[in-house]
Amino acid sequence: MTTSTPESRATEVKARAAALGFDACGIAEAGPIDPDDRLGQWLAQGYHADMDWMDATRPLRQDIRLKLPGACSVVVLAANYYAPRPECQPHTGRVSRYAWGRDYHNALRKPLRALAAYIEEMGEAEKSYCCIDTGPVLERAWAERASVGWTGKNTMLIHPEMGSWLFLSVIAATVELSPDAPAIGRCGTCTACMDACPTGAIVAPGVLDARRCIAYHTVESRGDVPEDLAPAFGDWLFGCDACQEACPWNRKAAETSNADFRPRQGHANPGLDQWESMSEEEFKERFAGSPIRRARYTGMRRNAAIVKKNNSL
Ligand code: B12
Ligand code: SF4
Ligand code: SF4
Repeated sequence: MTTSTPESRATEVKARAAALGFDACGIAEAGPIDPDDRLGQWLAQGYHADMDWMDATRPLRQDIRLKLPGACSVVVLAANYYAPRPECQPHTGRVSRYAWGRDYHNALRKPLRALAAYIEEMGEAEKSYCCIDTGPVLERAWAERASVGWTGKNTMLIHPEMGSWLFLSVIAATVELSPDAPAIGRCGTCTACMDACPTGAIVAPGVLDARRCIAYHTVESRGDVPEDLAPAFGDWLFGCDACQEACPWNRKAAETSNADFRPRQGHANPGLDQWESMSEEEFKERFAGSPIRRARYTGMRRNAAIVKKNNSL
């Protein structure tokens, strides 16, 4: 006869998550995650730009039980990727910190699956569903409900000790686990992130208009950058961290213990002069296994041309 309880299982899951290298783990009860339809309001305003997949998967994003029927628990994991920026050389652009090392989807897949298997083994015929970024799951909303941290005015999930330099991942499971209490917002009267955003993309506290966001234009978008926005990109070559660098909760961020997330040579501040002569094959080789591949060859050449113009090079 098993003596395990939802409380004891939750404790065991958290211990295993730590042993697998995750820096934080929280648990929530599965169910509708967006009762006020914030995602619907965001989509209705067109803030998702051309990321139509956000709209197409809306019902799934708002209720994870549609993805895993019978799910009763949602385990949220956070992995710290903070590393100090290597010294900048002249004629370089800046890459967002999350993309300096190995692609996090690949780096976290194995430990996430191992934790899911561990959870499934807690009962008979138990099932789970894992997601890192690409699944139809509102990861930050789950992280807030599972007490991993709160969603700041910059929309980032902020952990009270680690700050917001975190990758999130989620496991939904049919196993009953004792939930944590939802986190409480701690931004107070601060507006540093909104003031620091170079393009005014944070249109209200907790509301980001991707059509104005440098991260969207330099990573996700395949189109041209609107002429009125490009000068505000400054030297951001891939992604943007301005709204996180401004956040006081990131001042004491500790360095990641995961070697996968340390900066690869030349990936934090790539030179600007190399892009015109670089072939597509060279690009694929140099950035193999890096999140930078997401922007594709043509996207990086587009971004480099903007940064060069901004620096009058
Ligand atoms: C689409 C997307 C983007 C888009 C849109 C960003 C956005 N704010 O929505 C773009 C391309 C711009 C983007 C950029 C970045 N992203 Co992104 N992105 C996503 C993705 C795939 C979906 C996010 C989503 O659902 N957006 C829709 C809105 C409605 O959701 P939300 O902002 O999360 O809103 C919730 C909370 O803010 C909260 N909330 C509280 N108050 C309010 C008020 C209102 C009115 C609303 C609408 C919401 C709200 O409730 C909302 C949901 O219920 C997630 C992965 C995932 N599956 O969740 C990663 C994710 C959010 N991204 C991530 C990262 C790292 C980034 C970048 C830092 C990368 C970079 N530097 O270039 C930037 C940061 C920009 C920023 N300030 O958010 C991480 C964030 C980790 C963290 N600590 O929060 C995630 C979780 C990926 C991961 N698995 O780690 N991203
Ligand atoms: S990532 Fe950059 S452009 Fe996007 S909201 Fe943050 S500061 Fe603004
Ligand atoms: S900068 Fe200030 S308002 Fe913005 S997320 Fe951080 S604490 Fe919140």
